[in-house]
Amino acid sequence: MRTAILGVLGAQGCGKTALVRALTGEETDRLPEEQERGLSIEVGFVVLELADGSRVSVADLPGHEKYSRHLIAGLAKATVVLLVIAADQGVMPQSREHLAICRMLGIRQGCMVITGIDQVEPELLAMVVDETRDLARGSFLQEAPVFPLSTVNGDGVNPLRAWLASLSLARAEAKGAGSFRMPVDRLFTLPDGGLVVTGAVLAGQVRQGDSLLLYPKMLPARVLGIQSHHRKLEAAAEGSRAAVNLQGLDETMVERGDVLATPGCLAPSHVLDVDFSLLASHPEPFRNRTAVRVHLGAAELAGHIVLLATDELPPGCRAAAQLFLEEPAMAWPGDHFLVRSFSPPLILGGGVVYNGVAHRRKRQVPADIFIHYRRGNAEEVAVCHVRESGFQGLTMPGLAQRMGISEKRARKLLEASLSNRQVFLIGGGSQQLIARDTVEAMKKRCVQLLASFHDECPEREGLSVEELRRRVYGGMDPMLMRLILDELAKSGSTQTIQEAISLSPGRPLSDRVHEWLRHELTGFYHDSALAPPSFREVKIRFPRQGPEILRTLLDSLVEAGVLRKVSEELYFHHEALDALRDRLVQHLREHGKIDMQESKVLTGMTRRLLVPVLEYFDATGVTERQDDNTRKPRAGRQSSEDVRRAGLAREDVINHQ
Ligand SMILES: Nc1nc2c(ncn2[C@@H]2O[C@H](COP(=O)(O)OP(=O)(O)OP(=O)(O)O)[C@@H](O)[C@H]2O)c(=O)[nH]1
Ligand SMILES: [Mg+2]
Repeated sequence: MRTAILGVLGAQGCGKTALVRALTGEETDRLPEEQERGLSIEVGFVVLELADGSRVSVADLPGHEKYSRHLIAGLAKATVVLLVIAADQGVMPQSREHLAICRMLGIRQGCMVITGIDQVEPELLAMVVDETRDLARGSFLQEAPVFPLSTVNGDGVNPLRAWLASLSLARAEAKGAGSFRMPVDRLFTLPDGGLVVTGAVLAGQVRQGDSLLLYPKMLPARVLGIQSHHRKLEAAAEGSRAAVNLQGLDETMVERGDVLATPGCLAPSHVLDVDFSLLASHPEPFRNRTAVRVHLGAAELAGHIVLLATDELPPGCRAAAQLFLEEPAMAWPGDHFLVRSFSPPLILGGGVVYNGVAHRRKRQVPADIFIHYRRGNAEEVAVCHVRESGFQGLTMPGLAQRMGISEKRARKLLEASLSNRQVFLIGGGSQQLIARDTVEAMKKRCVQLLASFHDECPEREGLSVEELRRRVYGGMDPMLMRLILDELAKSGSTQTIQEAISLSPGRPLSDRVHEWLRHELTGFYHDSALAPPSFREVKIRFPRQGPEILRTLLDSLVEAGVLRKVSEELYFHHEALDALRDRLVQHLREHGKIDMQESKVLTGMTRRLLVPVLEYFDATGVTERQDDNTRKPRAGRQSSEDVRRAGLAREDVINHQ
């Protein structure tokens, strides 16, 4: 059975404790100091049994502003409130502040109670009732009833009781699914030495025997027993108050504000993404980076608020912001927080946590995720979280933590994005979620890295997968690198040659690589003299450059007179070919002609090379082929200068074909 929490709040001394006593018969001011001073210090929790048989946890909240921390902690998970106003005081500034606190904490149901009607004349009471209705105008209490009553003679108490019973507050079965979270608002040691912590169950449920973790101290504890208002329970679920008897901890290890939770569901963080609202009643705008006290769960933390898109927030307005806290907080999306100034300790505003594990954001840059946070678009928020995790990626449990949901739900939210490849789930054991945008950025980085690598080390074919992975991002999962390389290869950006990754041919060469390649080709042809490589072999020797670039370069070397082009497949270094030509010319001078066999002996070349070389000499005017396949010198074209020119002329023809 779910036990709803009912908060009773109002200005100091307005009669809250007396009202709770009248409703429940229980005394909540139990501390000697409270009884001595006649005011409440701690939150008094008692149970109210209603006519329908349901049990409601009543939180009698202290009115003194010095104890507003207790008031805020006591309102955690309250679903309904009684706003109490004393008939002889009327509406007080604190009444307004308390109403604003309820609004900030997301409370949506309640009524107003006017106490002490036995003390005032009917005319005054009528005025206070009007004043009370005015106060409620525009708030969640606008349509709520007002119950004038006396706790002294009991007049008017029953209608309030009947109204509470009509709300069926505790009827709904608790969901209790998902991780358990309970901020500790009180702790004590039992006579037998056992530790008991109490609080409102914010989410999930706690069962006897559960293994839990105390955050942020990360201390493990086991649940020995659970009680709610002196009743022993098997389990306590979201929305109820629980007293949990723990094994493994003692009073010195726990503080108010710590959170008892399912291991792994929280990640303490100093930075939170939030939606922050400034009270409309605040006299001046809220300035960026103002130091504040933040009430979150049962904790009160010092910190400051960074307004992300503005320098000042006018009263009554809300803004995307980040909370920077001096101590780590343990918050989930949807948790409400309140903000107080340091001195005077006034409530400034509050809001809702969007992400309890945020990273520092740049100001003035509108982050997409805030738009989706505000719209409550969980799928988009999930994708944004993955996107924001960048190269590092996010695990499914990490995403679940950020969103305050189960891993199963996180997986479901990403289903569509995973199937249309906007998000990838990579790796073996601890799988990482990586966004498409990140993969694209990594691909771009790979291309840039390869381009500069080729530039720096033109003699190397490329980088190994491992070298490239480390250069892009050392922590990158090798399987992500695989995916990136597959995509790059598919789009034709890169190629793999003998396990070296390089950029695909066809990109314009940088001056440096161009120079290097010219030098390499020249040396290659020079060294191979009369046994030059075929163009096919050159392509194999320089596989990264691609045929077009190699052809252009070879032809430019021909143009410069460094190489001679004998055929499409054959180029020679000019020194080797010119020397050969001179020897041939000499032979022809001496013998008048030369046949194939003699050419072979003279040149030492194979027939495969010799035939195109002789044809080249025919075409460049050195020789003339006879019908019997012998060659004679070509008349009048025998000076080496002439031949060179003729050679060039023929090469021009070839080049321009
Ligand atoms: N005559 C009369 N006195 C009342 C009534 N309700 C409360 N009182 C008196 O008002 C005084 C304050 O009452 P409390 O119940 O302690 O007030 P409180 O709101 O709990 O005070 P804090 O917890 O300190 O904020 C007490 O002396 C009560 O007896 C009422 O209906 N009639
Ligand atoms: Mg009181």
